[in-house]
Amino acid sequence: MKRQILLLAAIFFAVFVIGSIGTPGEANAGPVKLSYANFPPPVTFPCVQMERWKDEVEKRTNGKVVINTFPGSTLLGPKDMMDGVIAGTADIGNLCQAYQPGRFVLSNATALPLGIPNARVGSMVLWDLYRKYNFEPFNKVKVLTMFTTAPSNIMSKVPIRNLNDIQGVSLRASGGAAQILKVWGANQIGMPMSATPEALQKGTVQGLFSSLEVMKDFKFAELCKYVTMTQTPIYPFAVVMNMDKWNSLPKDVQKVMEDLGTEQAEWTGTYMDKIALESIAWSKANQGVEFIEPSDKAQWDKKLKPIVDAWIAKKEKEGFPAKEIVADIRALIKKYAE
Ligand code: 3IO
Repeated sequence: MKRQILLLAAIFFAVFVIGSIGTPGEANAGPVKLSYANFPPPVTFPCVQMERWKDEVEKRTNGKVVINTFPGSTLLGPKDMMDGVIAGTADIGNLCQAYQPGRFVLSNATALPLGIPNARVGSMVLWDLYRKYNFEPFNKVKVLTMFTTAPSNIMSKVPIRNLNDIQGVSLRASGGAAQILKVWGANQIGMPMSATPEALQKGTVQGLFSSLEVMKDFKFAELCKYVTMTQTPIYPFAVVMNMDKWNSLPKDVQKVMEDLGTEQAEWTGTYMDKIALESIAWSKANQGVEFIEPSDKAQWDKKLKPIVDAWIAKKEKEGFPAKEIVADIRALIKKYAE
């Protein structure tokens, strides 16, 4: 028995250790190594989808590719993800497009209050839209996939039961969600999700406006005992790769990644919808969180009405095909919501 174990150990040593040293000067020795940067902590959905993508790529390329993941802004932070990938600081990066709405103008149209019902539909809509338009801000990178969060709701330390209650309350949001908070009368404060735990702890903000899985994943339910249900808008994300690195990959590896694009968008949307529901149940049962339907819902909706048309008018004036994009988003929502 002991001898068999020693023999096995010797074989493993020969195969993995000696095999990985390789011959000096030999080309193509060992797998292609890729770094993948992400900004929030490992338990959150952007990192869960990152690990899923890593596992699938490693499996489908039969060990030809090894991906090292860097969650929690250990390699690149939320706002330098795009430029860091372009510069090659990381080979791959996951970014929230809502953190730079002036940069990713047209893809952020998905964060208008257009009634995207869930993250699966949102993700398919955003990914289709990207493949149709190949938005210019992504021209310097290879886009691997895109997806969205579930629709946003207000999580707060104080109860917000009507429009009166939200006036002047400091709430954190970014991009399209930030614009919505403003028209409802909140004191909107912009910062990435990864900065929000500290802001809530310190009392810089009284709550946030985002998808509800964060109540559980960031333990926000321990501080925010109230959720006001608004069910709009989503936050759009993108996963991008350094273009030179992409071009250096073997064709069969590129194909594996190309084939994963749509699947990853749908997987992430479906996963997000599931954990958002789980988080609601957990917040109610374990944290005593109260879920509120605004008593004056029609008034909230009325305030949203001008946002889309105002955005179209402003962006058309700046030379963007904003009207066409919004029409496409509406049609794609219809297509995928069925
Ligand atoms: C988000 C970002 C990082 C980790 C979990 C998250 N859930 C929802 C978001 C959306 C977002 O980027 C934000 O800032 O609300």
